[in-house]
Amino acid sequence: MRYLTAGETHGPQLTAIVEGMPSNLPLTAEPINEQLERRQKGYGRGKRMQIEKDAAQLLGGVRHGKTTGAPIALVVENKDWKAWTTVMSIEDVEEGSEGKRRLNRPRPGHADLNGGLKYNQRDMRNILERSSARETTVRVACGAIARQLLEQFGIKVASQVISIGGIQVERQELPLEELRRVTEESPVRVVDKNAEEKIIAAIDQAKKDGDTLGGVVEVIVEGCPVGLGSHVQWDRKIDGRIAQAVLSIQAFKGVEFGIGFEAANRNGSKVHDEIIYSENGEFRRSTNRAGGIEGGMTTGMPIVVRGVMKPISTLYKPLQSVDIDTKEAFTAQVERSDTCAVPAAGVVMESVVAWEVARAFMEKFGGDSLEEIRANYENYMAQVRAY
Ligand code: EPS
Repeated sequence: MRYLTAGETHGPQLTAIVEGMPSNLPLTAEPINEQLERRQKGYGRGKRMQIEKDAAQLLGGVRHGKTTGAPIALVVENKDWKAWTTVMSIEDVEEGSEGKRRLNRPRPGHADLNGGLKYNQRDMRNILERSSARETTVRVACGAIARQLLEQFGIKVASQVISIGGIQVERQELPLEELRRVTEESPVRVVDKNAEEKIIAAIDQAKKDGDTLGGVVEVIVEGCPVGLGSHVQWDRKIDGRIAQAVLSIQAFKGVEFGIGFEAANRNGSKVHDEIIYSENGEFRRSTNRAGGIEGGMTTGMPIVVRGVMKPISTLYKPLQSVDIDTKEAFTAQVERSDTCAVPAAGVVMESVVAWEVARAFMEKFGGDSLEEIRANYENYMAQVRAY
């Protein structure tokens, strides 16, 4: 399974090709659009989200509501494109128009300067346009397809925001469905009303200050069978693969599983999860400090993974930068952006984690049709139960 995306934040559309989905998987635009709508929400977003109403169009690989096994093509239109037809024109433009909205004062923390130097672009808009987190729209769409596959096997994904701007959320042990319901009702996707209020106030303050806020998001995957991923080769370890996917999200800077970095401070006896044999004939762990992964393989316990998002680097009160034409000190360019996108990033992180779990699932159970995969899955589960 793999996917590629293309498209610019102010271009006509975002495009994705999804390869390796089995045939006979029920699929329409509806469950994809549900996820796209979730991604657009969240307190702290800027004006762009009022312009867009993201909706996926499926253009290949699906017929009569089911996948055919062919590559799936999908696009999401950028409604804002109408305001950018000259600046983002595919064809050459009239003389004098090519410098419109040129980016020549790179934003610290963004891809602007490195990309400009590397791709030899004197207009760093060519870097901004592609490095923008707008691209996460189609990644969420691809993740939504992966989720359809996982749901066929009872694997469910949810998330919650753990902190924003240093304000910690009080943890609650909620069943997955309850966690989904509560976080969906919160404008900052938290389970704690007290923290919610403080976070909203902090976002308002940051906005007033022309500043931005980052935070931590946790994703939980329930219902994974034991043995997704493998210990035998470095690039088959599922924690490594999930970590790469999480760090590939725009502005993500750190990742941890289970108790994560806290493991460095504890004795081994307080880190590892004891093994028990349950009454219903399953090997389980009495705790889940490992976050559902040992030896690069799923244990059958929920996968618990957290990602750190840095504050967005486009600042309305910009930091010091340099004008690439004059080489003189100048403040960085201001572009329309968000004060805080951590709640939306939770939906993005769910999507990329779902994709990696589905990819490992397909490697384990193979098959070109859903029926073939199900037979392989059931055969393996019988083997695990008889162990
Ligand atoms: C967007 C994410 C952010 C928004 C963007 C839409 O991307 P960036 O990484 O560039 O800050 O600011 O919208 C704009 C670029 C704009 O024109 O407002 C998203 O998640 O859709």
